[in-house]
Amino acid sequence: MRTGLSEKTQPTASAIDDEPVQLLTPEGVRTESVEYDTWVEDLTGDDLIAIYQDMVVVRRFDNEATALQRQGQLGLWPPSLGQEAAQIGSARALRKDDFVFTSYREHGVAYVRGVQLEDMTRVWRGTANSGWDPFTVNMATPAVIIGAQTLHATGYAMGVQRDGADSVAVAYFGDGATSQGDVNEAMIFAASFKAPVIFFCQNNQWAISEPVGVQTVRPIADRAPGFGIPSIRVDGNDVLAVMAAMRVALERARTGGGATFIEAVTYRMGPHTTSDDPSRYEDLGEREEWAAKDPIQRLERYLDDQGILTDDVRTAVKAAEDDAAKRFRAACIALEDPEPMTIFDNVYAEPHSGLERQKREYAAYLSYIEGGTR
Ligand SMILES: Cc1ncc(C[n+]2csc(CCOP(=O)(O)OP(=O)(O)O)c2C)c(N)n1
Ligand SMILES: [Mg+2]
Repeated sequence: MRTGLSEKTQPTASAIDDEPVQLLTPEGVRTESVEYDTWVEDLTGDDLIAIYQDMVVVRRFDNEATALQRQGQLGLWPPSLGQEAAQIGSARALRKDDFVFTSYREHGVAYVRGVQLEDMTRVWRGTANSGWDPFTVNMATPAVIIGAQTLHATGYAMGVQRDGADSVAVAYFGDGATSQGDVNEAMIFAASFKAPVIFFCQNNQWAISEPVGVQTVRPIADRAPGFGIPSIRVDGNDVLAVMAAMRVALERARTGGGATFIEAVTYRMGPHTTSDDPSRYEDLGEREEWAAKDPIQRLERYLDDQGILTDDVRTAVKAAEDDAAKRFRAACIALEDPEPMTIFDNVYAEPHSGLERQKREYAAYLSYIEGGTR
């Protein structure tokens, strides 16, 4: 019994509209939005097919990667299953000269940026410390330290600003990351310096086994305005809405309006990584509810309804996904084990006594196991 508390009604906190922006319902019906329709009105049937194909291809090679891990060919894989619309819709809105900083699950973003499938596999197979040259695709390699990349993106954006360019930095991170100090510090800098950066949060409802409810009691998008950053809460399984939101944010950043925070509300339809067993903590009913909001299925329904998804298109998309899966598998299996001692290369630019000691110890260990005797 709570006694001694005032009976007066507490004022509710002022908040953004909780209802995410949506342009396509889960049934694939196009809804009207006075604010956002104009941001995607230029998309042609061919554009929509290309977006659809990207989503299908990414889902396919992502599933292939999970299979490769189960077969012992990859050490680990963090699936992006279910998050294709959030990733493809946002990445396809970018220009080549924008720069992207992601965490580890953004295979769809990497694909759209032009990262080669082979380069996506090497870190997860454990054959290299890093997958690709960030400057060929304007995308940094994945950051596993939760939230750290939001600082990198903000710093990069402040550099762009000083160069007088109109390119934009984008930080991708998860719902769990929003509880990290780094993300909050990044937002303070971004707001104070009006940096051309976009904070793109994929709220997939989970941070490993922690549900989003323990990260925040308000919608995540509601936090950013407290830092002075406008935010948009968007249906992350609606590729059109995501693209529209991203275009709004890009335009603001390019024209001196500073940062935007986008919360893409989606769902992680697989385990956190292949090392995780979500059946220990996840409510299967909830997963089923989200399966009905699948991002690929809803676009497919819309395209079908529009008469765009012809048999020829279906055949071409199927061929593209089969090809991607085949190439992904072949590229992964073809990666050779590196010489063990190369693990020490590129750690420091200059000699380092601590590293030299570790190198000597590891060399001794290798000769011990190779010799088979002590
Ligand atoms: C600084 C830091 N703390 C903890 C971890 C361990 N960790 C790895 S993934 C993860 C959950 C992240 O959840 P979220 O930000 O929602 O991203 P998601 O995995 O759902 O894409 C945690 C806590 C880490 N990698 N880095
Ligand atoms: Mg998450």
